[in-house]
Amino acid sequence: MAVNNKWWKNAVIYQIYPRSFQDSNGDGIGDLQGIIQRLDYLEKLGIDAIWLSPVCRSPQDDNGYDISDYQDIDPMFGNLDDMERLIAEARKRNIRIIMDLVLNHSSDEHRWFLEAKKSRENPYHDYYVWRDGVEGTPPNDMRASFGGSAWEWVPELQQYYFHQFSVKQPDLNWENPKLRREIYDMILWWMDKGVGGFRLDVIDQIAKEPDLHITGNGPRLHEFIRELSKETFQKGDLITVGEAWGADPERAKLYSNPDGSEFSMVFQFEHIMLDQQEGKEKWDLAPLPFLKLKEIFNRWQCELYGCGWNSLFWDNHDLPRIVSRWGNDGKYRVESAKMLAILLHGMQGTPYIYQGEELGMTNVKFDFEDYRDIETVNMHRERLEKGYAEEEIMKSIYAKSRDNARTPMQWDDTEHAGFTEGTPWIRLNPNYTEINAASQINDPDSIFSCYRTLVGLRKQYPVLADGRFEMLLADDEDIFAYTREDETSRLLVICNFHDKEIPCPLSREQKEMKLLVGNYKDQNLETLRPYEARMYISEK
Ligand code: TEU
Ligand code: CA
Repeated sequence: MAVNNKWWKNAVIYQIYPRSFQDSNGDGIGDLQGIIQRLDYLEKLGIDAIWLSPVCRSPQDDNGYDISDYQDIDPMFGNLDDMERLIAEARKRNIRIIMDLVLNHSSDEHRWFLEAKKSRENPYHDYYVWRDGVEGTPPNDMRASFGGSAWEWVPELQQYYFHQFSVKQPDLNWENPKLRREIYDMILWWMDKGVGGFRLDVIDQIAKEPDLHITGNGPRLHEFIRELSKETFQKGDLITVGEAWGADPERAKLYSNPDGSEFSMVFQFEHIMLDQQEGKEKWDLAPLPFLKLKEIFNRWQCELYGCGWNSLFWDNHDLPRIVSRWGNDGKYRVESAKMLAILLHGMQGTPYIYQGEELGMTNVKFDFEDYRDIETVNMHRERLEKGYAEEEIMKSIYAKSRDNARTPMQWDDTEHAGFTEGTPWIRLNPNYTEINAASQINDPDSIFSCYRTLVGLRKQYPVLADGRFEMLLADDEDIFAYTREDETSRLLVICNFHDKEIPCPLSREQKEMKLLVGNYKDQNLETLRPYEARMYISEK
């Protein structure tokens, strides 16, 4: 079955967290002009589109995920002209720009919310989620993601408003058709500017029902999404990806239905939530279960085949660095970073590379004062109040803080890694003197070159887009291996997930397939060395 009818089925997307990518004016914060300066680097990597984390006007309570004007650029990042220039400069290099739409909530400084707070009769009041009440007695005990109650008291109105994230991120009321229409018009306006697609922040939470304690997967969710898609995305040739922490394969088939009624695909997080204790928070650490990881990928690859589409990712701006998580960020950093890349980029779906992943950037261990993320800072305070030991809290922060992903991009080994000439808004990872782009772009054995090869292979071999997935050695405790097969070719990926040498279980026939990419220079057919990975192909 040919699934190549949509451009994004052969695409690789690169995520940029603008404040940490490249500063162009010395204020220590990355910006749009900085991204323009680095487009040649991205062209060299070969990616097809950039997903930009939010750059709209925002008080930056949650680094831009709190938008106060959806139709303007935050002065910290530049202005609308810069954005148009970025879209045009990227287009020259065949790179599309994907914007981040934060539609579950706005900033409390958005004009709509400022109006909404004025009176219960104000036309914008119903754009948000309000409940009458008595001060000190919130409607229920729901908690916000970044700590505290999900309800905030507004004395002038004698009402509470609902916020799933910080108090400065009031939830929008999707039940209101006028609000929905305003959102669609805003999206059409961006489409008109030549945007190539959208990533939809926590989209599975828009249909909340706070009276029923429902946050994700509310009853009207897919109805809202279909209307949104019909009124906007379906009028263009866009890539759309919804962020859906609550998605299972059944729901993902709705979200990514090939009929185009919802999105192109969703980000699901089953493979990401493995190192936390069941039913607890992400900070409550648990060992990584390898067999479970295999089972999850297998299920998603098989269940969506032919009736949905996967997104493939290890990292984003909310997650720790993958090489520090499933890989080895010490002795085998290079081998394990490439192994994780080869494993993921052989699967069916659209791969996403998060800035610095292609260099093997690692987690950090800062003193607490050097963390900037609202989620990390609030959790630290809450857990201290609850009596947790400082040492235990810091252990969770080292493993899971979102700031692991947010340290500045490591361009070279000069001061501040070439990210800024000023004082960076957040500390750099001190390992930039060793791990940086300058030392990797021209080295054929670098992690960067491995990613570049993988991006190229996806363009060259249709089996990567359309081949059927089959897991091999499902119960093996060290090896992750699978095949992909279409009418003309067969692809084989085999990875040693651990730091010890093991016998290579491939048959003679399998070893005679053509090696497309590996992470050791020479081939040793009898063993798999620490973190060794190989991708083979044969024609039928
Ligand atoms: O993240 C969704 C979300 O649920 C996060 O709070 C997630 O649980 C957490 O980051 C894991 O550590 C999206 C954005 O990606 C995130 O950056 C925003 O802070 C959040 O929505 C609110 O807009
Ligand atoms: Ca700047």
